[in-house]
Amino acid sequence: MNIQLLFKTTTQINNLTNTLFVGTNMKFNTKTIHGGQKDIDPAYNSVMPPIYQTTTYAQSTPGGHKGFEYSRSGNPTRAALENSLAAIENGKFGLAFGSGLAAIDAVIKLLKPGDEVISTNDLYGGSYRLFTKIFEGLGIKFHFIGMNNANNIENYINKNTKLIWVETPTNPMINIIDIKTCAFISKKHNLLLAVDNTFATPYLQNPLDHGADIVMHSATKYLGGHSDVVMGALIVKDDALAKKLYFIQNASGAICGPQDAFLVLRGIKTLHLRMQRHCENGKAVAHYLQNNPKIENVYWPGFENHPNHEIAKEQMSDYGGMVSFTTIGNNYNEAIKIVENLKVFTLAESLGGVESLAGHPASMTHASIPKEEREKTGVVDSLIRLSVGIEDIEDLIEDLEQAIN
Ligand code: P1T
Repeated sequence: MNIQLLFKTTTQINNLTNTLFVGTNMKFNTKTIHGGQKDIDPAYNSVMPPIYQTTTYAQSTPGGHKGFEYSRSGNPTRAALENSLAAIENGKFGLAFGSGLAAIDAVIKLLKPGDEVISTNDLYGGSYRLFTKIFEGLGIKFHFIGMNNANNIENYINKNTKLIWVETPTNPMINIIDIKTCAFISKKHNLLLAVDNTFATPYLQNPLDHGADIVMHSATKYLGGHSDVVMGALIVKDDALAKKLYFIQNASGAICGPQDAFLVLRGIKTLHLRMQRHCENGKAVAHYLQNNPKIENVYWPGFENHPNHEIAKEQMSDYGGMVSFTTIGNNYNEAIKIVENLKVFTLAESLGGVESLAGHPASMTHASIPKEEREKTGVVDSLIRLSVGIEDIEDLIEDLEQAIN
């Protein structure tokens, strides 16, 4: 192996050893602020890590440096964020990427042509596009299946299967997948289990604690929390797996910049406060919609009649801020009118910021999934997805009321 890459891994592990004492025994709210952090600014004791806006680091002799040599391989601001990510997900190693899709791309690059992946059939349209339009062309086969009963996964396992890809809650149908059952199956068949934890965040669930091997985030969403950064993250516990992913991160180079690392690190410090309010407002919005006679279905895992409510209750500490719904009659134009009429909710792609957003998955986030495929999972023409923000709930309900009625 290339010496620089070996060194890179050693550096990461050394950094980690220095920081692991900060975070291991903390409770979650303390971890969001201090987890994985140490005094990284010996120069001035700044409380927040400086933004090390540098590509390279002076060496006294070849290899004579202070742990960082080139910012694709490692950057102190990014390392501070990566250690925070590891701490809040109860992992050992965090890796930050230029986007959520770049993080997923790194996971699939663990595979080789002929390998097979079993993925949930209800997932972010961009993940589906990456799998089918990029990696299927490179010889990796994907099975998109319903995972409401996670035991269904076993029906698709063969000698080529290497990875199970799970999103829970799913985007946009807010289905819940039983991570423990997935982990049981993946271990039984010696597979990797990766969980996209974007919708739940580590505030609500820690997939590694349930037996997952890899946690993935679109940090663009709740981790950043302010709709001002595009970023992705991976968190793992296993040293050998971390080494492979660090190799891919460095070799493929889809890293994030230090400014963005700083912003997400700052966002994480209020994750617990924001999530608490997202959950409260999400619950109120879900109940309002459920009682509105113009609404047909409301998808929110806190309802007792949600198909996997019991699993949500067990693996999540609350139900999150994402709510999807359909109108009676499943009329495309009516759904478009509703999202156009909203005033406090902004009609936009993305989710997880402090502000409330509304989206029309069939024509926006999930347009890359063929109509027959998306309708099988419930992404029908009248489906509207809400990312319920942290504004005053009365204003959000009033806005929905005027737009729907
Ligand atoms: O946009 P990016 O940071 O590359 O993350 C991709 C991604 C991955 N996983 C999930 C569950 C996601 O929701 C996303 C991005 N989603 C949107 C942009 C959206 O509006 O749904």
